[in-house]
Amino acid sequence: MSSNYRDESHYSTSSEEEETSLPSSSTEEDAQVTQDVLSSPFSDYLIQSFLGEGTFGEVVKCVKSATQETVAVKILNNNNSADDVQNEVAILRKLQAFDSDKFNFIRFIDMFNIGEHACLEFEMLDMNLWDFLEKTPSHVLSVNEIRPILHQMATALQLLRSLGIVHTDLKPDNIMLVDSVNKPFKIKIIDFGLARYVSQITSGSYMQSRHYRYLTS
Ligand code: PIT
Repeated sequence: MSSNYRDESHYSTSSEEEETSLPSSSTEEDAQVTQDVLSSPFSDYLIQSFLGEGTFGEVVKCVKSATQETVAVKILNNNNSADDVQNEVAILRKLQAFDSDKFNFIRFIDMFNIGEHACLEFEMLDMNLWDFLEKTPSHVLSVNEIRPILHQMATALQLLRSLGIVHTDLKPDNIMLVDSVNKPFKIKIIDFGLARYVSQITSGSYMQSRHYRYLTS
């Protein structure tokens, strides 16, 4: 997986630098075993696999050398304006003051920069609700499964409301199961990339992803 990730990536990681200096005959094979690393001033992050991508950039699963913890790192691409990154980080930092397990949102750990890419480090979660439904033979959830999910979402939204934050992009892809095997239907809300303070929202702002807007209008 990490070699796929490297093939498509435009980020300068340590192993990419090594690769360029390898003799060409052995480059292919060596590239398979060389591990990609994101280096922050405080730790190396050894990339294990690719988790997902969007217009924002991509998310990779890493082992953080400093703690041996497995974390998810969202690497933002250059399409994000500095304002958007600052806005997301400001909201994530605000949420850091609250218990993410109690209020059901992803735990933001830290941020660092790799060149011009902002990297946001989060706790590792299992899979999003969309992928979970795809994996479920019936492709549906029962009311007994939906109820605890909605209860947890209501708790998260109540906190966001009390802080004057609107997520604006709630959809099955942004609701993650924490551990589908050991903690069935324990969920957390992710992706505050489009979240806004109520005070930032002006009349006419788009408040929902286009896909869901067309479905419901
Ligand atoms: C994954 C797996 C995982 C975490 C994430 C994605 C996190 C995504 C995310 C993105 C954001 C944000 C918070 C969390 O504000 O363990 O596939 O923009």
